[in-house]
Amino acid sequence: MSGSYTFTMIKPDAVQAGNIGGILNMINEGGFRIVAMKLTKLTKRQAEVFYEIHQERPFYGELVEYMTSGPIVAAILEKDNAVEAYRELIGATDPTKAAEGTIRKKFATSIAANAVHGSDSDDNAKIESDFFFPRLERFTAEGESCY
Ligand code: IDP
Ligand code: MG
Repeated sequence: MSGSYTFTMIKPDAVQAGNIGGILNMINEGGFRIVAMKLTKLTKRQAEVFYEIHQERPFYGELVEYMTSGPIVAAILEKDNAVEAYRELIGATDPTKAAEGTIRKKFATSIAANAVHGSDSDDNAKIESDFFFPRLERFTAEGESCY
């Protein structure tokens, strides 16, 4: 059965362009609940570890440089079948291939600067959420911490 959580980042290009509000609005309209959220900036080491899975890809260096170029918003989102539902909401990696009505279609400027991250599996959603948020920074629907 698919899980209820996914992890997202609003990437430096989208934060810089003033699109935090527009993207969060699409997340809310998409029926996702925000479990945890913060504005932060990745160090080189943190970005390298987060994207370790891509270290053999030709764009790894560029990706790490881009992801450390400014602040990002990190968040854990809750919805039934969250990983798949959120991948659908964000659209294809390459914004020229992203469907109408998706976050990347609206806000991404290139395949690298593509506005948002979304986990690609339940396992990675857990790994990525744990990378950014301790339990005490996660909240239930009733507003209790330590989710
Ligand atoms: P995803 O974000 O849609 O899951 P991945 O293949 O996991 O896409 O790639 C991670 C991130 O690496 C992308 O979101 C994008 O920022 C960057 N990226 C992917 N492919 C390229 C590329 O061909 N050139 C430059 N950057 C890329
Ligand atoms: Mg990915």
